[in-house]
Amino acid sequence: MTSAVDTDLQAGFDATIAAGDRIEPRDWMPEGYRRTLVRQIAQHAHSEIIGMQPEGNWITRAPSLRRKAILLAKVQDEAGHGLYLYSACETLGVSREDLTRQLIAGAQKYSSIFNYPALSYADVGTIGWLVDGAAICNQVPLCRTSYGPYGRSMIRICKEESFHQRQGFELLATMMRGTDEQRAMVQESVDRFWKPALMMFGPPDSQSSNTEQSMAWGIKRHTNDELRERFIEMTAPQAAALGVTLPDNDLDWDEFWTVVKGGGPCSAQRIAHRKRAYDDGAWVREAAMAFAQSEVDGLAQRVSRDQEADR
Ligand code: BYC
Repeated sequence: MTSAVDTDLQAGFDATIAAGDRIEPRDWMPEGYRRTLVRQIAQHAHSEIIGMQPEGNWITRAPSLRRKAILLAKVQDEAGHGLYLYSACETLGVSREDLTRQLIAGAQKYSSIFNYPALSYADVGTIGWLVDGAAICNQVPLCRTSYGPYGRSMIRICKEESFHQRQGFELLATMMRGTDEQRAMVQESVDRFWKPALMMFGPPDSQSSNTEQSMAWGIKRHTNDELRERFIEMTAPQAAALGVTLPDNDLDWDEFWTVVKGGGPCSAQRIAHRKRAYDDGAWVREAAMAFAQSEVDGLAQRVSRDQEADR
């Protein structure tokens, strides 16, 4: 039975959403709203962290010191984005440790795009241009999402993503001014990444189980198909400026669902790598905890000494 207090809380929540205001961590929220946010923010955080792998793979083989410095900074930024998002998720009562364990166990998802390999240095440019480009298109409206900590983390992330997109475009533009072989590398890379990038926006609206409720709660501001269309329109003139041809937009949704369910070309490798990094980092977490505990113990001793002295 719903009590009068529950009804008041629900009415307060509904009024905040209807007014376009933010819900903050200490506000009451329906359990479904909290669960949906944890699901989406955790997936987003995991995507940033797993997304370090395809590009990180090229750091040791960057063609120049300048390109290496740019790539290192970008991959490091993605780690930072993951951490902002895990922190946003922690305000909903789930720890980063718990979320990481769920990712490794296959109980939570990450973006389908990172299950595809980066096969050439042109892919570093294409990922910046198309993958970060799609991410920006999806994430700019999320700056106005109804949950405060998520929206605020998105503002900072979007600023950095637009920098990433421009570096990808600049890399590809440089290659397009190079040799025929370099131009062919760019086109081949765009041919491989175009459809997976369009799939980042999620399934077509007719197959999207969460969109309607997420839009009613102000978590999502547009449907998957609306954002996908916006991205295609935004990218077409950029492709013309670069001198590359975009493939057609016929997407194979069976392939999408296979990838989402863990059957992508690099799915097993990505999770195995993340698990290895997590296991290898155990000693760092233990050392940090031991240090934090010794600080707390030291503080407690000082407080009790001061209290003794005051007596
Ligand atoms: N990949 O009802 P739907 C980055 C799942 S990283 C995998 O439409 P929703 C970057 C979906 O979770 C970019 N799974 O879902 C990093 C749901 O399954 P569950 C990451 C997908 O949540 C490094 C089911 O399919 N960005 O920027 O309403 C280098 C039905 O879908 C995908 C974000 O995460 C997918 N593509 O809408 C470079 C943005 N699509 O959970 C760049 C935040 C759908 O019910 N997330 N699924 O079992 C969102 O905006 C939304 O979650 C989505 C999906 C639009 C992705």
